[in-house]
Amino acid sequence: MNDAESTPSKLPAAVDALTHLGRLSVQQFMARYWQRRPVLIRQALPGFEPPLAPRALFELCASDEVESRLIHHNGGRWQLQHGPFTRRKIPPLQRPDWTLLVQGVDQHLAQAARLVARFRFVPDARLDDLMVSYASDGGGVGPHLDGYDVFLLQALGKRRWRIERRPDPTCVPDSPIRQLARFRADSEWVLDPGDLLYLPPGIAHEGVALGECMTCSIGFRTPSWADLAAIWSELQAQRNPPRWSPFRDPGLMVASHPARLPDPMIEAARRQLLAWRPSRREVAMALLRQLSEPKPRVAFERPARAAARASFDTAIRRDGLQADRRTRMLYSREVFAINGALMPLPQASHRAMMCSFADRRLLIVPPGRRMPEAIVQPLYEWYLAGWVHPI
Ligand SMILES: [Mn+2]
Repeated sequence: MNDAESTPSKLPAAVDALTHLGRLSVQQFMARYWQRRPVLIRQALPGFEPPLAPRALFELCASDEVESRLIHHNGGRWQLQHGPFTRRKIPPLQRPDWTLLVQGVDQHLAQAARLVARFRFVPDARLDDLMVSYASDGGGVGPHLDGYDVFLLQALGKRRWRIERRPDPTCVPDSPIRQLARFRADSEWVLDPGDLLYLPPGIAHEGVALGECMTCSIGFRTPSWADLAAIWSELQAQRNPPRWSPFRDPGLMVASHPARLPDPMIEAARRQLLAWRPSRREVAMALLRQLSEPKPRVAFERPARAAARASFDTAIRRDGLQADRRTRMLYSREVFAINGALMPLPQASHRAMMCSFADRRLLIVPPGRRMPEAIVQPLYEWYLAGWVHPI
């Protein structure tokens, strides 16, 4: 959005995931804390620098492609506004008790995408996005609960976090934001830039800015079973030829209660649903589609002057290809997924190439290696869609 970020909307190189959070190895972190208990890690990312300045955050939330919220409080009264916000809609920085929350910053700024990539010691299927919050002195969103894991990384200034491990989930009635009615903290810390607080789901927390403050929230997600069931049945419906035979009812009895749903129809439907027991591969495909779907506001930029297929081939053979920072790629044993599109990979050599592309987000063709048409053609289509870029 600013000058440095204008054209290349991509990661310049594969970013290495963190091996340690402070002195804790990521293996120790996952075994002891992930989904289990909160932990505060002082100076978790050595040499950490904020991925953007407050000014860049204010510029970002002026765009209607960016999801943002502004929250003020005044005594016990809380106010919520939704973005976009022009610079004039943002309160003076000296005024206390407000905060600006900007969602999906990693989709808009390469620097922010690089920060999230450092947390890829957690699988991409679980990573959600980077929310950045700016707050004036006293600003915050009040005590609340989230359904997801989060890393709260202090970026600028100080924030006091208070948490309650076994909260009463009752919410304040008629509040514009979800807040807990009876929050009684059992721990409290003041975080400095580079400090990190990890919270598993269900831990009540409240963060209050001590002076000007900016915090990065690296958020996670879990598959929604309801969405998964919908995607799975959609995949069933798309199968060609269909996997079921049409409903038939020879011997149907004369209806004495015409409005009554016939019992044999219920039985037939039940048998059909039970016969649909999903295979492992079908479940994997539904999950891949669900979890590789881009976030709702994501818009990819198609190349302004697209290269012809032949020069695209030469370019990727010479320099390789990288994923757009908004592109989501996942794979399972035999299926590759990119931004909700599924691509079966029956051949081991193709599979190895595409899996390495998804893991590194970078596709480098070894010299002398032939790129199979079954891969180049979809790569070219993804290039035209703005999902991948020649380096
Ligand atoms: Mn929260």
